[in-house]
Amino acid sequence: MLTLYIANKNYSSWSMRPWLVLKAFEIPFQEHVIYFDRERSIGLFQQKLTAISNNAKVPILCDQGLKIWDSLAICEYLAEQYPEQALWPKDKTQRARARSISAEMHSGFASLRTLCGMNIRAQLADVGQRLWAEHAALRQDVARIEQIWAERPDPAGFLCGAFSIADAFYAPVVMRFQSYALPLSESSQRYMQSMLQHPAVQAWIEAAMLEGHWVNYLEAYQVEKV
Ligand SMILES: N[C@@H](CCC(=O)N[C@@H](CS)C(=O)NCC(=O)O)C(=O)O
Repeated sequence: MLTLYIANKNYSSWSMRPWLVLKAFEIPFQEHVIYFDRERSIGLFQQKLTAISNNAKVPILCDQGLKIWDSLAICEYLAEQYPEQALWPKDKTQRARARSISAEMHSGFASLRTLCGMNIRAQLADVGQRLWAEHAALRQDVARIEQIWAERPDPAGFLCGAFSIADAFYAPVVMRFQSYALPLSESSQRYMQSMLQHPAVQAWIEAAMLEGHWVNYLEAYQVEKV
């Protein structure tokens, strides 16, 4: 049985990607959540992760003693293990596009990542409005993402046809756009709706809502209500 180590569903954008792929394609796995510490200085999260893998980051996939870390490497491994399923699109053109946009997400969009950390439970429309006005680099990142989304083959569908690894890579962006209520085109909003209705995405969001762990250093914009 595959084991996927992840962190808090509310905050961990990298964990979300392979988890969605496993769920969406109904690949059996057990999840193991290692929760972020309330304060980074506590160091327990790092200690637990280091005992599993020296890279000390989630997600990590274990397959009978084999360890695969990094969300993209995990998704590639799963695509290889389940070739009968279209984790990457079967169509060559769409597959090339899916790989390109996933790699672009994996290595880019630093302003969006830094300024708008994933926080599924939070409603940060006011913060989003301020960040939007103040940061041209954020507006540029969002414009490029909107361009990618607008190029999907069917406006009513997913990024490269049916749901694939590419959509899993953009799912955390959907969460960020929602929390920070960033201004988006109708076409982008339609893609967000398709994603928010996907059962795997819904399952992740529901779990994030119930999770209840507050992590101070990932809450730049709100204070804990006690
Ligand atoms: N490129 C890596 C990034 C993984 C990553 O940065 N994960 C974060 C959690 S979302 C982490 O484990 N950070 C370690 C820490 O906060 O100490 C991947 O795609 O898996």
